[in-house]
Amino acid sequence: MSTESIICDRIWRNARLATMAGTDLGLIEDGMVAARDGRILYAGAKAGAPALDAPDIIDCAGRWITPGLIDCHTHLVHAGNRAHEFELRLAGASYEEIARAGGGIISTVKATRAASEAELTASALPRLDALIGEGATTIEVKSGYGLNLANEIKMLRAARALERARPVSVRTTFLGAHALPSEYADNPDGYVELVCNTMLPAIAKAGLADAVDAFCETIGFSTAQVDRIFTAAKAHGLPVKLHAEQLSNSNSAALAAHYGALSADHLEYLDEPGVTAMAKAGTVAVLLPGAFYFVRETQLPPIAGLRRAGVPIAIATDCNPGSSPLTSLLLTMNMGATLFRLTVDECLAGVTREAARALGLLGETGTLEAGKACDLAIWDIERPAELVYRIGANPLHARVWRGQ
Ligand code: DI6
Ligand code: FE
Repeated sequence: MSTESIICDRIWRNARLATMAGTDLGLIEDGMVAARDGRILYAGAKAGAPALDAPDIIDCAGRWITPGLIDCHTHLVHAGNRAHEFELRLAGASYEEIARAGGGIISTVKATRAASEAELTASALPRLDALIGEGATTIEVKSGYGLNLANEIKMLRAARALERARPVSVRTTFLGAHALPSEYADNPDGYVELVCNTMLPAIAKAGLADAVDAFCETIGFSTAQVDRIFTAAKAHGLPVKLHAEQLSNSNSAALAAHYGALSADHLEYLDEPGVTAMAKAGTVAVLLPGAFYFVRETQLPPIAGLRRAGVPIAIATDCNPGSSPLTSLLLTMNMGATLFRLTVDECLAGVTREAARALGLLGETGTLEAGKACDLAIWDIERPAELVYRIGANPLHARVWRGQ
């Protein structure tokens, strides 16, 4: 080791980089990444690099390095599954018939309430491992199948435990207003009050949530109810995000933007004023092609309008047992391109830079830039488009989380 060199922990050399810094892929031929103390010390062209040395130098043999992938919208923690419901639907049963027969979201609530925290963590691990196996280094996990204080806390604690079980960053979101529990069937405002005045304060105090979300929909919660929840979230210093305009338009994306929401998600029925409001607020549009595919939706989100207005676009799995049993960000990218006609650049940015933005983590991860966490995915591919183009292939060569 030369004494003039900056000594770091590890160097990946002879790599091609898609740094995702700026507004495009940030392509660099003959690039290198250097890590020290889990952070990126240098990412860029070998030619422009300072003198660097490390006890561990890895030759990438021309492989591609991208930022570690980020899944910015999941319901990864839940008990049971709804495969039987899927069979019934294939046999012609309607959503209402299934719900009346005890199926639907409430069946997942029942199973989740019956499971212990350790069981919830254990059952989420195979789903987490599938995401990690494709290069994910940061994952958002929502509550929302507990629907009372003890069970929502149990879900959030199970989500936080995932971070201790695997080398991955987990962000938790309190989604108490996901569905109306049967105990409150006749008193929806009473449930919203419970969310605002009991659940949210306790969860904020325990430091169990990084953000607050709600399902704003005719079959979910009204904009007036979401307004109350967001006011409470802000009072506790928590950023908000929203399941908005998924099945109908209710001006809920504009409401989210009004609260400076990190993201508004789904957005199939988003209208032009909603797009404008999101653009002004810098709220990220999180599109969920897996849910669009699985429920066989035909209404496309207004991609052209989002692009024109300059709204940042992220994509995510929405991994959940009812509308998107999906645990692949590579397939999510393929669906984003095939179903929504997103470009390769948009798909890749959607699971890196823009997904980080949707979690309020852009200063920390999502691009290959000095100072950020050294979260990398190293791929056996010839060009970045291969990550979007293939269906069911996994060209991940190695994954690095916090420099390891
Ligand atoms: N929108 C969805 O698509 C899921 N939740 C939501 O707010 C459905 C969740 C489920 O059916 O279990
Ligand atoms: Fe969701």
